[in-house]
Amino acid sequence: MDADYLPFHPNPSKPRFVPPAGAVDAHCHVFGPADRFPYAPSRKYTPCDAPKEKLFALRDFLGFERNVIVQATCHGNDNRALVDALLSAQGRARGVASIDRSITDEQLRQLDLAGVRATRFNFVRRLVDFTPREVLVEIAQRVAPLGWHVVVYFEAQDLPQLWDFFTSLPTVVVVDHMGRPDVSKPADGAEFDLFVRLMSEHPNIWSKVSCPERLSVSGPPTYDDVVPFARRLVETFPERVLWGTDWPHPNMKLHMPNDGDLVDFLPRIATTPALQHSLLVDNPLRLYW
Ligand code: 0GY
Repeated sequence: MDADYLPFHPNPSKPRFVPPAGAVDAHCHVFGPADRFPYAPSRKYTPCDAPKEKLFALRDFLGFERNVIVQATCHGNDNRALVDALLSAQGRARGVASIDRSITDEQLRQLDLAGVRATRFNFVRRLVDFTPREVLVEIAQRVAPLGWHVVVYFEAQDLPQLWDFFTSLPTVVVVDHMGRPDVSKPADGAEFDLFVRLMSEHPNIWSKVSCPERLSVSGPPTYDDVVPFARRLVETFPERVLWGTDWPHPNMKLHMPNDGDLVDFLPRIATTPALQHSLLVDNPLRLYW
């Protein structure tokens, strides 16, 4: 583990908000354990182990029924820890894998059988090296026939230059963490308007309204400054939003969130039972199950 890497919260509080039956934590990770599933040589950070047993215990404690487990960059394109967790979850988890162009059709089929339903393209420079666009297009074309989608992770200032690429993808495109807006700017200002326009003009684009702990300047436990951004997306696109804890919260340098606080953020961004049901149950089930 890196010297400045914060381990996940050892003892989250029980949330006051009770998720609806069937709720899905649609963005979380498993890391290692490294002696069984070593981290990638190309990784930009070394996390603390966050094995599947801990994830499943947290799922139950917080009141969720299912997980969507996202391959994180510290495991590179080696999806073994992800697949192992999916197979252990007995239908209660789906996966987002990282793959490269050398993957065979048989390997893709095995990932699909294990429960993978998407691949992830990461554009955050501190996390990955650059991959040429034509390679990503080729990968998207390979996964489209399986009914998979593409998850993209980028920062708001890069949206203008990524716009044409995202809007040319042949699948559903799910954006991680609202495209990482700068929440010191207004939620109805030019930067976030651009993201809302992306979703308005392209009905195949979805967003995760997750990670207040990464985006907030005002900070824990209530992350007030992120509320208007997430709420705007939930209310404008109630059928194309997803939410996840992001456990075990890699690369949080200043504070480690209490996962109970993150669940208590939910009724402030999805303010009616109908919006909560779409966000936590209907949307993830439609996309992943
Ligand atoms: C997240 C965010 C981060 C890391 C990764 O794949 C990753 O390593 O996504 C981050 O550092 O912002 O969603 O887990």
